Amino acid sequence: MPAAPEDPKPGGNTNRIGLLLQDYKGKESTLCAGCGHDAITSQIIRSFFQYGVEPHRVVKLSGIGCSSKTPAYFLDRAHGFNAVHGRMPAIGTGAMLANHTLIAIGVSGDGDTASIGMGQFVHLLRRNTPMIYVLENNGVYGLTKGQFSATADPGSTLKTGVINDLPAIDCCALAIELGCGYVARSFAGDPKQLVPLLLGAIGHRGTALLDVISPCVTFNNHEGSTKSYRYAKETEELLHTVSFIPFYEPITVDYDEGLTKVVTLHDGSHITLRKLEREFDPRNKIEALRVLHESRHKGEFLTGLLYVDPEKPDLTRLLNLPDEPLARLAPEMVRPGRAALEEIMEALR
Ligand SMILES: Cc1ncc(C[n+]2csc(CCOP(=O)(O)OP(=O)(O)O)c2C)c(N)n1
Ligand code: SF4
Ligand SMILES: [Mg+2]
Repeated sequence: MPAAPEDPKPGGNTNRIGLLLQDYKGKESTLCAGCGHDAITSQIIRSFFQYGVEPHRVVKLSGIGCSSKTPAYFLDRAHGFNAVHGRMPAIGTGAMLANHTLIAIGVSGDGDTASIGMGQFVHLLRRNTPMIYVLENNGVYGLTKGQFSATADPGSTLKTGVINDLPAIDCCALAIELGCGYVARSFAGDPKQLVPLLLGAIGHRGTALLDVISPCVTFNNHEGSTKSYRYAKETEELLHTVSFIPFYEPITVDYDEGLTKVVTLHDGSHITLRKLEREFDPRNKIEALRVLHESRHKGEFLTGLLYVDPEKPDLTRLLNLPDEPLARLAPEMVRPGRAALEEIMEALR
């Protein structure tokens, strides 16, 4: 089985474009010690390093929340925009329409995404806007002191003993239903799985949703929470083991077709999924929705690549944008003069 690209050895190895791991870092985190969001930040840094992305080709986006603070903690040399609460998708869509050669990574929370930002989130998904969307899901509004969010499971309790009696919104099921072409669920405490899923998201063209359970150690890590480290560790069920082979490395190993599924991504990279307990094909939408429903009823925390469709055209292709990004076109090409406008008006008469 081929492994994901390697981390640097002690002493500081460079990646394929000659950068060190530290070139992908950001500012010092100000989050609580042990917060799941910091663990995700480390894996984002590692993934962009391993893939060999040029930091200046990345745009980092977020809304409001502890999770939305994290783009400050990775890729210091990338572009960045911290939007208002729940409005990151609109900003990301605008950035990608202006320059579709960038790689967009948006980080949001379950509050930012599944409540105030829900309207924006669903339209991002149905448009298939090219963006890696990392949903740091802790079941609470961490920044405003731990109220239940819309992804909290019914029956789970707050530290105060308050019981959640509302149903949870499953953002992965929603994304699959709305046609998102890369949908994965993972855990902040499982870097072995999270890194190849992030690498695959970098190689995908379209919206890539990663719903990552990310425990809030201050407000939602107690007995009775279904988003705690302990609960996630005890109930995690892996759909498969995930490996990533970047486009610049050939697949040299023979696969046993019965055991391993290989998915070719937009950029020529491959994701390999090695079967564990159950038969599962992530290219089958109905099957993906079925396993999600089933696992919810069983109280399992199902992780892995739930659904993938690398062929689905993204928003910039649907809009038939020119190869040259709009942001770089000469003003006379993007701002038609009075004569051109008059000609259009005449045609409409
Ligand atoms: C318009 C608006 N409404 C409410 C708030 C208050 N507020 C700030 S962050 C937040 C929720 C954050 O929760 P989540 O997105 O889950 O992030 P976490 O802190 O848990 O990572 C809320 C309600 C705000 N900043 N702006
Ligand atoms: S309050 Fe919770 S989500 Fe926010 S930084 Fe602390 S542990 Fe993380
Ligand atoms: Mg939250």
